[in-house]
Formats: sequence, structure tokens, C-alpha cells
Amino acid sequence: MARTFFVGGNFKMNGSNSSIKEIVNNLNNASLDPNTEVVVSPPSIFLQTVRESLNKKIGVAAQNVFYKPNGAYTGEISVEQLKDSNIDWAILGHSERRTILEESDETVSLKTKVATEAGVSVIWCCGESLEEREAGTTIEVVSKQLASLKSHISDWSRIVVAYEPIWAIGTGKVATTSQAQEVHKAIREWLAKNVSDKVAEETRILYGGSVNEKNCSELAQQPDIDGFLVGGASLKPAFVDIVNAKQ
Ligand code: G2H
Repeated sequence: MARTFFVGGNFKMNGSNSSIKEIVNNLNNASLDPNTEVVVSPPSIFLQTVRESLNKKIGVAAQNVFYKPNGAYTGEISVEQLKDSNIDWAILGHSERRTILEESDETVSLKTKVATEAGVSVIWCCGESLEEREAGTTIEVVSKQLASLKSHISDWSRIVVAYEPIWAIGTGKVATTSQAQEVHKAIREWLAKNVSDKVAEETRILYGGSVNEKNCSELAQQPDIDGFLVGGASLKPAFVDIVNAKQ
């Protein structure tokens, strides 16, 4: 069965009540490819408002979730709290959290386990730094991140993988289609070898890193690119063109 194309919008720590309302109105009124699954991820303070005002066909994701059910964890949000607000997605392991917030592979894997086991789907991010790419260790780095994930989870049906080379994030330096396709293919092969052919065949692998309305069509034609995780461009009206990249 063909994998459903997927486009996520990661607003990161951007937006205000009025600008996010504008984005929601724009999406509600846009003509979006019905064959593409769309999920947007506003900062946590806007999650509930976005969920209540956005067309229900579009999913909403938190940008983080903690692995404890409740208690004295100042600043964190639990999976149950997300579910209580009808948020069924979370982005985990984004490189900005791995680097700036120092989240380890173990922490990311634990969060992913807790989220998916409770029924929250996860856009799970991986990717290499510029130094790692230049040292030729890209596949090794991504495989290590995948191995940590595999050691914590058994149900892959709630995972969408996002490959985001760190050197391409917010820099305007998009990976070439062949660079992206090469890593996506390697991720799929890793899944086939280490998990199962079924999981490899069914798991969506998104590309993230300076995707915009101009570069998305060519990337979308690659056999192992099943969609995008979009940052900066998800705040602009042109996000609709990225959602419709396959049309
Ligand atoms: C990569 C991406 C979204 P941007 O982080 O996760 O952001 O498209 O701004 O590079």
C-alpha cells in the first residue's frame, strides 16, 4: 500500500495570538491536497486554541512531551495532558532540542515510547551535524539514533521519521535531492534490516531543513521522500503550496 504523503509544519517558538489565528484561517480556507496528511505544531501555549479552531482534518502536534505521567516536573507537559486537549501528535528529538536543550538519544527514545504507547503519534527527528557529514559518518549517526529508538519501542505504526540534516535547518541550505534521497533510502534499509520489511515499507520518512515552496516539488518526487517537516515556511501562506507539492 502506498504511503500517504505527510507534511508537518513546525512553528518552533514563533507566533502570536493574532499571527497564529491568521495561519489557522488561511489553512481552513485553503484547498489542500486530500491525499496529503497535514499536521501543524504551534508552541504549547497555542495548542488548545489551534486544535479548537483548525479544521479537524488537520492534525496538531506538540513540540515536546515529557516521559513522566504527572508530578513535580516544572515546565513539562504530559502525554495525558496532550490527550486531554485532543492533541494526538508530538514532535520529538528535533535537533534544536537535542543540541540546545541537551536531550540525549535515551531521553528522546523514552519520550517517544511513552507517547506512542499512550496513543500519541510522533514525528521523530534524526540527522547529522555538518562536521559529521564532512567526516562521512551521516549514516552511522542516523543509525545510532534509530538503534536507540528501536531499543525502546515495538510499535512503529505511530512513528513518522523526519530526517533533518542539522546543517540545512533554517540556514537556507537545503540538502540536494540526491543527498536527501540517499539518506532516506539508507533509513528505509536500516528499518528493513533491523525492524521488518513491513515497517520499512510503511513508515513515512520526511525531509526537513529549509524546505520551501520552490524546492519542495523536486524533493517530493524522490522514491523515499514521503513528505516534509517544514519550519520557517510553515508560518507563511506558501505552506499550502508545500502541502500540495505532490499534486
Ligand atoms: C527543520 C525545519 C523544521 P526549517 O528544523 O523542523 O525548519 O524549515 O526552518 O529549516
